[in-house]
Amino acid sequence: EKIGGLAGDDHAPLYKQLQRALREAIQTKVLSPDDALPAERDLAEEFGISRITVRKALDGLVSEGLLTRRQGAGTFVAARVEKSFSKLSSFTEDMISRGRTPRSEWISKAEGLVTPEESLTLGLSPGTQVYRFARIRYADGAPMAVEYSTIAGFALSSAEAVGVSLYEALAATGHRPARALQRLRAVLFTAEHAELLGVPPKDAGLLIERRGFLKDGRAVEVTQSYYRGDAYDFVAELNALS
Ligand code: 16G
Repeated sequence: EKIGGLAGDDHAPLYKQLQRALREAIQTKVLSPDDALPAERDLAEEFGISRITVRKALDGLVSEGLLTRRQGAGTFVAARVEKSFSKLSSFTEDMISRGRTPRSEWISKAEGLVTPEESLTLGLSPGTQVYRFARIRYADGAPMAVEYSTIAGFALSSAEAVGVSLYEALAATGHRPARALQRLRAVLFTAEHAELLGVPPKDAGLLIERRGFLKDGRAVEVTQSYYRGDAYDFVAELNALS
């Protein structure tokens, strides 16, 4: 199979059109994790565009984490999940954009009242109703993460409204976070987490805590995600201090 061509009637810049064709090829598994991309000059020739344009398109996908460059070997479809540390995406979106199929296994789904600790992190008044979710996240059947979320009660119609994607359920009521604060810490998996994730006990993991807010500043989410250390790379573009 081949990577789709560029649409002749499309007004998007050429590098964006090439990015779209490559994204589609990854999502539809025409290109799989670890596959090498054709050389830049071959892509340029195949799509009838300049090498500079090809390079610009690939640079963008590398910084998004979809592609990875290996010194002297070329550009490959990223095999580990390279996740942007500065993009407010959901697990489901992260997987679908990489051609993987997301699934959630529920450990628990509950409704309750905010704890003193949650009321501080979420800025909710005591007595507020919240939803708590614990789940294992899978990609193509492989466990990737364990996540514990507390969601402000006003943001969901019911606990049952959450299917595979929490952010989809939040978007449905207009409460998907618009901004988030994240912190990342290295952890050794407990025996329990190691078992849920199918890794050896004391394996290295990444604990990411995300606090998500609406445009108006109200907090909707606090989630602790335990990501497999052997499956994720976090990437971010940095700018020099000016
Ligand atoms: C990601 C988020 C998590 C969010 C979840 C929603 C990080 C570190 N964490 O895992 O905060 O709750 O996505 O995913 O990115 P979903 O919409 O697929 O349930």
